[in-house]
Amino acid sequence: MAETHYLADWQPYPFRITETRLEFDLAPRGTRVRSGIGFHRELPGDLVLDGVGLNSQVIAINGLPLTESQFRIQDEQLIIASDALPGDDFTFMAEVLIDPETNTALEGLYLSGGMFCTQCEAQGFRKITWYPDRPDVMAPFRVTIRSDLPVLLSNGNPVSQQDGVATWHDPWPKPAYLFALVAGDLVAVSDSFTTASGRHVDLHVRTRPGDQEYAGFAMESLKKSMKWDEEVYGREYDLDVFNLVAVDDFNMGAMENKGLNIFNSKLVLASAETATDLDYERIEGVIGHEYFHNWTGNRITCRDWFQLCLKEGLTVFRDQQFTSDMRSAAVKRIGDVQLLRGRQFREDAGPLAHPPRPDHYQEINNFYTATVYEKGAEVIGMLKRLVGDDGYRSALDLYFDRHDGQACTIEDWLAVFQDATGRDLSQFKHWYTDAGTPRLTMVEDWQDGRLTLRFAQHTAPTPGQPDKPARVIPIALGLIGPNGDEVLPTTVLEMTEAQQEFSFDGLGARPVVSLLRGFSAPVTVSRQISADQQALLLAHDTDPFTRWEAGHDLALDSLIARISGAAAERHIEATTQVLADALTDPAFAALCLGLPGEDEIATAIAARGDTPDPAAIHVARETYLRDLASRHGAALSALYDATIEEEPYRPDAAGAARRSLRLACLSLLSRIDGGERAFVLFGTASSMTERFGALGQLVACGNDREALELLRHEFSDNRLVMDKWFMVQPLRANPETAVERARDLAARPDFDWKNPNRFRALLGGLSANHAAFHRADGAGYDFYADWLIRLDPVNPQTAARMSTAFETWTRHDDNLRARARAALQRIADVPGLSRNTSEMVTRILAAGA
Ligand code: B3K
Ligand code: ZN
Repeated sequence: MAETHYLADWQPYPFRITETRLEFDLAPRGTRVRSGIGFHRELPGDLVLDGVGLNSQVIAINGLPLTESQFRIQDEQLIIASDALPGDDFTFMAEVLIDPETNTALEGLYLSGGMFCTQCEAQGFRKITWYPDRPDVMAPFRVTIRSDLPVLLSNGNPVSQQDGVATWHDPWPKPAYLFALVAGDLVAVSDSFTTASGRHVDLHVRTRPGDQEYAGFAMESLKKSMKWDEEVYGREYDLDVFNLVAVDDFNMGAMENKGLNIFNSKLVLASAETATDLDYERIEGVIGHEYFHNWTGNRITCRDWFQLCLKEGLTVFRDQQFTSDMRSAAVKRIGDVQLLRGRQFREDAGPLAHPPRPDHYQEINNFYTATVYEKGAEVIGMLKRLVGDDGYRSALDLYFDRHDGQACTIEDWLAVFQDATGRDLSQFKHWYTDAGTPRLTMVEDWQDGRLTLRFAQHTAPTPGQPDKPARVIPIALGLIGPNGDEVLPTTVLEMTEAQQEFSFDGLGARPVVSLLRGFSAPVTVSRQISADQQALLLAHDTDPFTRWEAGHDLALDSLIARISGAAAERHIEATTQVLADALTDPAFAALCLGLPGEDEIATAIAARGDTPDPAAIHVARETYLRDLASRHGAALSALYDATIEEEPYRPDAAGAARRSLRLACLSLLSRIDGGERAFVLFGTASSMTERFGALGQLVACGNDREALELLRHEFSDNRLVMDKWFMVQPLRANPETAVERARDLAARPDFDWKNPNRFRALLGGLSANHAAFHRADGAGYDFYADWLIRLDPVNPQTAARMSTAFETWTRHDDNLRARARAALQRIADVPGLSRNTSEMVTRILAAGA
């Protein structure tokens, strides 16, 4: 059983590091790492350093090698007793050999397509050399790299580079998790940026030769991010150079290493022919995210890994603001809420529920979750709403001022808001420490022009947290009169009690409550609302989120009614108006036409206390889509024709909005035209957005052979397009054949399963095909489990993350539960299963105990 780490056990490190010097002699099978770390004692204690899988050649203090009796190595730590140290100031030195070529876990120093690169967050640095690998130990770094590869990079500013030796110096003290090294045969797109205070910064987006033609958009995104952070947060860049490198083998999206961001190539490389609008938007957003970490994460970092949401929640919040400013704020908000509900609410409702700031973990890499990231961002959105825009800005100014150069906690963060605004946040803190999604119930009472709203909040128990005190819930609402006029503009109610009521007087006629405008709190809502009232909000609400939500709920209710055999036509009717107005706001209309997905329907059914049947949900949803399409065929067809691309592709918001509407129409039309339009579009479209949209429909119609063959022929050497090719088939195929299809794909020689993008494409595509993954004969579970078992010894981080596909297993019927349990148990029983996967599978299985 792996060790559990507790927040309550945190102790300060007894030493400060004055400087970290590293020298690398790069070689695929034997890279030599020499380190010299200057320590200064601040508290009593032994010297404890972390190290994993290191072949130690020399361990020395002040140049004198230590004998075996002067140190001990236990549990992946090197310990030198206090009395064996020569005083309060000394230099620890080590020489170790490491093996990048066999490092398939992609943590520490590894090789990707002949390029050396690193990933150190959270605890990868200990696979490079002995070090206090914890975020509260910060130091300036000086790094020398020897290699005959042409480009040798590390953090900070370049000091020298000649004859295969490069030296870098990073003056900003940083924890080891922000260390990075890249060496390879790289080319660059280069530009520069001058900061508000006049610093000239050289910018380079570096790729493998041949890929540079896809890197221009990334460079533009970087410059926009730099400017935006100056304008909105007053934060400037602080080095002479900024390098961003694209690598093909990467466990996550990207990494904010100081001055040397490393990216999964799918979040850098884009062209009209190879990337979709969504890819472009994600590239811009993630480049912003990593860049914004320079202040929220790097200059101010986390004291320990329990505080991860201090940097991640805040940086997600900042990247959301950035995207809202660059594109449509309404569309961004709706998309973020969909993501939050689809991933975070699901997490909060299941066995993996944890607070944004967890208080224990076995493997920290398992906590890079939707709760830490997305809910962490929602919590900041609520804070901002409660203290107002000016309060938020002064709190952030104080945060940067007070904590620059420090490793901080959630307590430090809340103290800044309390000090800047005078607001007591002790109750608010529950949002950070308590898991679970509160359920907000609203009951209305209408009498003589007075509307009384009675709210109650309840949060169900989550693992380890049976009792949940009431939280502060900012409830933004407005009132819409029966004729569609807004009779009360957005007002924020602050709910602090378990039950609380609010009244509105002097109303002429009974209005409809537009509740939780802008999704002002991450809660689920329970209220009585009629289909007519939902339709009124869909037609007239002034808040785009609640307007979309009204249509969405109407659709969800109709779909669920259909599953239980009832007729529900109100949503189909209400769609008439959506289609009539579609061209005035195409992105909004596209969102309204995209019905709730099968997983969301299943979640809603489970939340109502029933047992979802994945196969029945699939059939009911498909039938509903067909009915919707038949009823509106003419209008859909007219819109589809009206949104034809007339100009060359540009990845801007307006074009993306138009294309999203066109593809939403196509998705419905394909249900009734047998894929005819999709077939034509696939053959004629000039952008990947349209081609890929068409391809998805062709796969769903079972008319995909030719298109898939064409695409493969054209792009067999483009990894990113081939990932899409691998993903779309298991994702969109008929649930009855999707598992077999995934099996055939997995047998192909180009299923390079050790590459995380390729693995995620195929297996993630299958698990997102809800009815296929949860197939009654268990074939989906078995296939998926087989592959997790195969991946685990090679790449435990990715295997563990992907085990979350099983997190909803207990909500199904006995048959599916038994099959899921058997698959999970089979994984759990693998001898030598990684700590990562073992922790996840144990937690998931515990739900069924
Ligand atoms: N901070 C990194 C994530 C590191 C993941 C380690 N397992 C990317 C980001 O959130 O910006
Ligand atoms: Zn981040």
